[in-house]
Amino acid sequence: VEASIPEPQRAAWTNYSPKPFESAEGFGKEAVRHIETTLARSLYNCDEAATYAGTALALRDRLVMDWNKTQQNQTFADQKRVYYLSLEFLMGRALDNAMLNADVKDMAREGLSQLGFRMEDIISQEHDAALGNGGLGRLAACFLDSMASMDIPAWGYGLRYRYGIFKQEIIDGYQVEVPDYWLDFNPWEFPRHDVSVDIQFYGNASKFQDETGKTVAVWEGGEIVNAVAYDVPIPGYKTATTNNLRLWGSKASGGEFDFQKFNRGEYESSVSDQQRAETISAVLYPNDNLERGKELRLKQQYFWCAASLYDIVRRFKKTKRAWKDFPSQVAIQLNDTHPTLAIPELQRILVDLEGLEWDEAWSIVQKTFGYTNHTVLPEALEKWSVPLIQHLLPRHLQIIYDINLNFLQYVERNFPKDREMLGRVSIIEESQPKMVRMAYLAVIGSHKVNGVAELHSDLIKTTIFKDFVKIYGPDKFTNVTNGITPRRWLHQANPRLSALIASKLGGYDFLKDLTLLHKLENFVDDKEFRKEFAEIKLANKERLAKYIHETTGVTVNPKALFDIQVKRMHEYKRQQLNIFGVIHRYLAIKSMSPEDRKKLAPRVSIFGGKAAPGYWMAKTVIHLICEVGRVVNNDKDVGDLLKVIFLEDYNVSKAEIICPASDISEHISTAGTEASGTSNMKFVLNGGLIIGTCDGANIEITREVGENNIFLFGNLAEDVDDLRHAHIYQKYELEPSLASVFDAIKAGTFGDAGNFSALVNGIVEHGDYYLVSDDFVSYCKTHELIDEAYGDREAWVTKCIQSVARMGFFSSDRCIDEYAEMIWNVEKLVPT
Ligand code: NBG
Repeated sequence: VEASIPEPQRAAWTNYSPKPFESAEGFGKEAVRHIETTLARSLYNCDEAATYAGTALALRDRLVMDWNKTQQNQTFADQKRVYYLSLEFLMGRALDNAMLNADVKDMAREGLSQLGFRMEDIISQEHDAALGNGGLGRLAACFLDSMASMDIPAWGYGLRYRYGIFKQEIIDGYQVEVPDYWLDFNPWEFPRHDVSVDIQFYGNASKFQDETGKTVAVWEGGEIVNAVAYDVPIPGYKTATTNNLRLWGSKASGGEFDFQKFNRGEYESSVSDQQRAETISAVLYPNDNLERGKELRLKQQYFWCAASLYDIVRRFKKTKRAWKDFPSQVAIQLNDTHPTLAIPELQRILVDLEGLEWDEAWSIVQKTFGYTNHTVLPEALEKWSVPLIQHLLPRHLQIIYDINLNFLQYVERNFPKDREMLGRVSIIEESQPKMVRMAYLAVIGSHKVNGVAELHSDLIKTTIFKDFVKIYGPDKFTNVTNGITPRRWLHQANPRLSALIASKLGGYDFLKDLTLLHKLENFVDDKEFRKEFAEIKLANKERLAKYIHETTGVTVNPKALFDIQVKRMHEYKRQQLNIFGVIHRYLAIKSMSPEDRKKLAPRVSIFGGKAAPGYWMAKTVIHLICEVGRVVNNDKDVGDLLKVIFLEDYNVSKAEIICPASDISEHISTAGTEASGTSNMKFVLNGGLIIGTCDGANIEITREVGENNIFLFGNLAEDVDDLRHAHIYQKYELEPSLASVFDAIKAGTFGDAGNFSALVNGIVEHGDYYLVSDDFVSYCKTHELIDEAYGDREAWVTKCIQSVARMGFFSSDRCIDEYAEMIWNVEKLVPT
């Protein structure tokens, strides 16, 4: 690679290169310089927002130096890179993370205090980057942190939504959605106006024979939208490696077209083209585990895939290698099926634009892609209608049909006796209209397919991809159990626990090798350690209690058992089971003798999570929780024995306060429905125990922490089908305990019973699809066991410490190691 500065001037360049600050004073100077010059503010009008901006910019300067160097090294090293394609990156705040990863937080704290500000106040000025819905988007963010921390040369590719996930307000006990305009001031992104790509939509695809007789495909006409790159630096922990997250924003292409219209006096339409183009990256779709086939969503997917592939291919072409080397330079991971169009798009680039033969191109494509499946829920599996793809991407539809034809011919040759298999595995579903099954296309176009927890990876092999296991053999399918980054979810969210652990393990190495936590077992009986551990939990609960008071006005007792369920609102996640259990508890307390009341551990039941705006049943559950809270929290007779809280607008930065403050957290999905779950890991890593079903990663958490340290209940995945069947074909007697909960609801104890009739009827009359009634009794029994266990506080602390010590497996670093080894075949690039 040619340097743009000639040799004789390079010494001067190096000399003039800025040096990162090395002291509190150095940091303070940089922050003030930015406040006064970049922001044009002064001593006399500097508030916390401006101080946040100055702090972020000072930190950013430092990050950018490492970022430039990392990118340069990666170019020089010319080795394989990972490209992680995800429609969602739920990053949360960046400042705290950047300071901790660069190991300068204490320095900056001291500098800020010299200027008269408190670090915590400054950090909380930052707006969350909320470009995701839930677990899938947060997993992508944890993976970026791990890849940078482990010196893996990797890029994330996503969309730069102008509006992230909506902000949730609770008004009169109902969810109200407010737009999340987050780009007002975002120091963490760098617009790259020079990195832009024109993306084509609509038009016509045709084939003709060239002079040599070869069939060539052309895609002409239609509409062009321009993709502009916005780059976000991703710093690794205690390494100079700073990877890149490239987010694409859309704008009208060219300007000429507009200009002509403008000159013709068509002012309005010249602007409306611009607006139409910008719509593509305007909003994040707010559905978690649900797909709704909207044209704009398909446009987003293609826009982002095409821009990313253009970028990746351009980078590869600069190396002047042969195309056959592409898969040894490029690994592309598909985060769910959302980026599946990248498969036909790469095939199109290779065949139509680069002139490769179909088979040679297809072998490159298959070696390049890996596909991660994140759900088996049928309503979440993406299918796009053939007419829609025909209209929007005519050439891609031809390519998809050709991929399918080749694939089905292969299947026919290998399974001549199973004629029905062809219909079952075809990418095209023969429905009205025909549909393209994106998951099948993703499986066929990838060399590895993985699920995200052991049970889930087994389930995809025996259910949705069963035939594909026969076709390709079992080795194409593998498991990578999810993980979380211990930097954000322990060190940043729970600095006192992190420091306590470091004091016992002799430093912070465990943040880079989480399995070192096992050494904590040596301190289970250490009195001082236990005391400190319990004190930290209490302090974290006090912090949350304060937050609850500030945001809801309800006073909760920090010594009560904090029972938390925070995640997207979804019937399969069964917040309804939880709130029915709370009502059951309330009724029990009301009828308890004073002696029994004295024996009962006070509880705070805490809920949080957004419902998709169109998900009426999920909104009903939120309303029920709020109504139960209104009644219970105002019932003087119950007092501290029970409080019910719904925390508004659950997001990443709130999770950082909530996760360290649980005694028990709830992961109670119907068995076989939650692919993995990742908040389960966050809560246990922070010294809380779990009540959970045998689902997703709960099963592996149990294996690691031991059966005595987790509260499992409920039916198993293998029994779910039969139970559902029984609900439909047999008369069902409701358990008396659940019946009395429903009676209380119907009697109007929690406001207008009509509000909740669909929720109750779904269980009583319409088949109880999520098996709430089947698990209710064992759920309540298990909560009684929890009360009992919490009564023996010493034994409880032992459980918590042992659990933390055994959570090493759930670091996202371990996931990235597995992906790197089994799927990507990529090497580290350690900065020199
Ligand atoms: C979600 C699953 C979670 C899982 C995350 C990350 C989708 C489609 N799936 O259980 O519901 O933890 O993915 O893998 O959002």
